Amino acid sequence: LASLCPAVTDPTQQAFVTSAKAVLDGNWVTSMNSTLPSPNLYPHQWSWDSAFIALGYSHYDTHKAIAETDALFRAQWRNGLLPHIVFNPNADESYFPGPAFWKIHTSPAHPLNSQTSGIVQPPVHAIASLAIYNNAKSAQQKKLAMHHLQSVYPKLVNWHNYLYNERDPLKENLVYIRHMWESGMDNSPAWDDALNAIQLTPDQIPQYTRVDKGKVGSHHERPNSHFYDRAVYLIKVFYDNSYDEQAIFKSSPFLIQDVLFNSILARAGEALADIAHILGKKQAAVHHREQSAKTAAAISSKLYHAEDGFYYDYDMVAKKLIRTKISGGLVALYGAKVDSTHLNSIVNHLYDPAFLGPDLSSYTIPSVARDDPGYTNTTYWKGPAWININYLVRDGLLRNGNGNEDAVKIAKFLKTRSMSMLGAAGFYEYFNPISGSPHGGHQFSWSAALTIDWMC
Ligand code: 2M8
Repeated sequence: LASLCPAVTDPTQQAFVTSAKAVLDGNWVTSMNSTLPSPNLYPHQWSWDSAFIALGYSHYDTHKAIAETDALFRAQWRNGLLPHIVFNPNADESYFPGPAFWKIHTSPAHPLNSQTSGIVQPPVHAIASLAIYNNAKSAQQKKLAMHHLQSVYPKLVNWHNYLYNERDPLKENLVYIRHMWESGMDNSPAWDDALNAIQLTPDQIPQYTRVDKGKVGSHHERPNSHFYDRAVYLIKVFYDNSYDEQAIFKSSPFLIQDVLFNSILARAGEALADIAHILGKKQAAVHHREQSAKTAAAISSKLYHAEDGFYYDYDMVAKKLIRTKISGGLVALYGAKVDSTHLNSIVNHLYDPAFLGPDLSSYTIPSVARDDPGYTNTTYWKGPAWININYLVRDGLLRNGNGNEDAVKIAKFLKTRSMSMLGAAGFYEYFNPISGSPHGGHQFSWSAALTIDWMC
């Protein structure tokens, strides 16, 4: 175990990083070899949470970072699908939808030794595995990390191949999500039209009982039943089609090419290329880099709306861009390498009062523009600020912001503000973007893990 964050010497900052580590320690479940997103709300392993968590561990505990990643990939489906939840067999009843609801045995590709969901989440994993290697300090840690790259590389390739082969039927280099939970931004207003278009009679909705509502400050902070009815209905569409992607593509009423998901995929493709390079697989590295560049280019061509100067999701069922400004659109910068016009338009949006305001006076980035009719201060992905979004947008601004003083200034602001907000409020799940007040689950792992990644 490396000493935690040798670069941080200020005692107050050291205490802050130590408290972030305590959150991860508290959420570690030895029997699963993985970390819960939050002890009160999420009793299983979540896919993109795990990748963010591994980024945090990579700075001081290579072993745990690898264990976390391995636990997730042990549950990978035989067709490459990396499930969004790996269920903890000791916590069956405490989360809905639990393992039985997904009926994953209807798929010939389901994993044999794990209970999982049947959907995915944004593919941050190659980025985390590369960080495990890059952040390993001692010779012994580097050796462990090298073994990790060797063993995880083919699994990462299967994961990305699954996305490109199964989720991009029109060969546009953009993959689709087929459930709101796949976006990671569950009840974003961006899905409202698509969800309202799903007309259901009561007998079409599988019977279900939620268990989340009593676990947060106010149940209004969680998604409503209109959302959950459609969330469970879509799961039925999947198992009724035996999780066959071609059949799902033909019959699913929810198919969306999401900016955040594809942007992370593009960036993860670069990480995969770097991993292949480290492993001496030169040809493969070239292939991964080309694939990543194609996705990045497709984001900028198909998902950018020139008049609005914003990146939007594309609804493949309604066949149109969803012109709702969500913070996921700003994450385009994380994966795509954008030209100065596109960068300036994103910087202008960040300076708009609907996001941060001209003097960066808003507390932090709302998940939905504040002038959107679907915006609220405290309801989950309908307005509140999230640390992972601040993290991804900041990184995207720095990556594209060469020579653009405003981009660098906003990037700096996002880190300072995120750290002061977490310092004042604690490692919560999400925050009121105007006041910084904390909401949702407490001791939230990715808020802690990304703090460690930022500080160390
Ligand atoms: C939230 O999503 C889950 C469903 O996957 C839920 O609402 O029950 C989202 O914030 C998602 O991005 C996150 O991965 C998950 C666990 O933190 O919680």
